[in-house]
Amino acid sequence: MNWGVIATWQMAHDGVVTASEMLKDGATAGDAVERLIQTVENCPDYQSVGYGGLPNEAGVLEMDAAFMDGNTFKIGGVAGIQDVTNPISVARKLSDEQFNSFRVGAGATKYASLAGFAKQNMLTKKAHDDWAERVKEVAANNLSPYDGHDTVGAVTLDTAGQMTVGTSTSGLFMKKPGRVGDSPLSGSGFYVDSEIGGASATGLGEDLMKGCLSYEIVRLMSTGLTPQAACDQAVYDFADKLAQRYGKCGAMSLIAMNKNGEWGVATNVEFTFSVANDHQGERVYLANPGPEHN
Ligand code: SD4
Repeated sequence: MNWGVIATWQMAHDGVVTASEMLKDGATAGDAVERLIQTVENCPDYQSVGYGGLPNEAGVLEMDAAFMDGNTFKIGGVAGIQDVTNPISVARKLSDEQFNSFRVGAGATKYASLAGFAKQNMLTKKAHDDWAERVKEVAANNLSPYDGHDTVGAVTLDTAGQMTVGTSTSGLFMKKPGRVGDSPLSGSGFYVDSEIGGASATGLGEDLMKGCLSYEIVRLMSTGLTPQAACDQAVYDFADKLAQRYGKCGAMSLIAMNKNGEWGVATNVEFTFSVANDHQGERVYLANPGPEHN
């Protein structure tokens, strides 16, 4: 049976290698996606996910994450969670709940602690110092405080044909307290159906939410489109529509994999991603913006 994994950004490469080994050995898609995302969350060098992530405007690190099982459609999500090592694992645990499976802010943090997840200050000295520097720059130069930020999103396919998707992010650097992006939201930041495929997003959450692009890609794959054709159609059509009707369009990069392990990517900014499947091996690629969006 086929297996496969695709994830946003080069930072996911080590996690993709680990997930590939696990999938080859018969691990479930859920275990592989959780481990992949934990690998990114645990690395202090990535300033956009988990430990070492950059804080919000008030200097507080608020994290968003989600987990979805493509067989059962179980979804768990957290938004604005603080002081927990692996938001993806909290999201996965929440996916077992029929009710209250998407928790925000203090409720999410409290759930994690009651469920036995270790409490950890996730704000590193470096992230704090970068924040303090940015606050000064913004005030001195009257800049827009927001900065590009990279979310890890991953789709996995296991040898039993099950697919899952997971996301994790500290959101936009200098976001307002309580701001939530697309990453923990079903349909926007992620979606998966094991009978079709899965997709995940990174970019400007406020704009990604307007198009529910992860769901749209899965829907297009269900009509017979390849993952690449589905990504192209969903992302570039919506980017055009948004530019026409809203007047602008932020960064949007989407990845997808179908139930056969075939994959696709579309982006309107320069973007890297990591992918592996049983016939192509594992690689990191650079994707350039689609032709009309340079
Ligand atoms: C958000 N989509 O919070 C995330 C940030 C991101 O590349 O992925 N930036 O809006």
